[in-house]
Amino acid sequence: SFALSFAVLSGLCAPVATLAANPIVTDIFTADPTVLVDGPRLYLYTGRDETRDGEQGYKMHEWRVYSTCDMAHWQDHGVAATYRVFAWAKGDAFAADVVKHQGKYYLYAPVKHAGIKGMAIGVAVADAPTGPFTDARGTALVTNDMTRETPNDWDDIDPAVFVDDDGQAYLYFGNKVLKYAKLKPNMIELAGPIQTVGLFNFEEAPYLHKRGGVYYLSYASGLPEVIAYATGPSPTGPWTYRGVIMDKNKVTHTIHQAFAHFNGKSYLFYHNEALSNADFRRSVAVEEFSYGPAGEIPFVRQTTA
Ligand code: FUB
Repeated sequence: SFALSFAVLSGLCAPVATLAANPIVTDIFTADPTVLVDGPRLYLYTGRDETRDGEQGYKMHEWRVYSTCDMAHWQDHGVAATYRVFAWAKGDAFAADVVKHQGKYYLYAPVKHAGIKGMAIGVAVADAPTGPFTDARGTALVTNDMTRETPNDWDDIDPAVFVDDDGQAYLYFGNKVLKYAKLKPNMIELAGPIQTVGLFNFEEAPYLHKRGGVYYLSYASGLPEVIAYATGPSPTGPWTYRGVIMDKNKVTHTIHQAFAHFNGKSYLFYHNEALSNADFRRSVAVEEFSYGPAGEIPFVRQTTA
């Protein structure tokens, strides 16, 4: 029947009214969500916290990938990539971003560089959203010695890539200082100099999305971190600060957001300590929200069910 073939073609996915319970993943600890809507499915990429109970500091080696067609049932696709994809890296699979461009999937990821002091940003490419991802350059895209304004080992983390409607891609990243650069059409080379942006109380985790001609730049602000955002008329600003949209976590000092519009609804992904009550054992969660009449993002409360 038509209904059955439609159901088969759409992966037997009827939109449901309720979200799955938070946190989304309960068998491992996940952090630093980023999302990609690709056809009928939403792909969620996360880091993985492997710090043991009672230990301090990050132990992160890989990025995981999950997908859904209804925001209620999630499929676990396993490991999208590990830091070992980058032969020049020696660890620390921090917060990554994945974008689709001209049929290919690009994973931008901060990792500890084996030969240059500090964190660096690599880019890996795949033919499918679930990978396998392979190093697209063989070298880092951004390293500490290209960007150092402070003697900070982790000022080149948290890449976020935004491709505008005209096809121009922008890479945002940074800790304490937000930086950005244009990318070449090949997505794996910088197209110009690295610029810095003055942004109120910027800590890390920049994320760019566009809605109705407005550019939204959200980020982790302060420490412990809250989620704040600014808006602008272009991917490079000028940025107007719009306030805090999610409160700090109870235990973990980080929070890390991603936005999606999927099946007609708006979602904010983030992480907290709901499964562990520990700083470095985080879990990714999601909330549905509605934009205000002037396009503003409301304050969003975390839920556990
Ligand atoms: O997960 C490691 C780091 O902590 C990320 O890169 C930051 O955004 C913060 O979540």
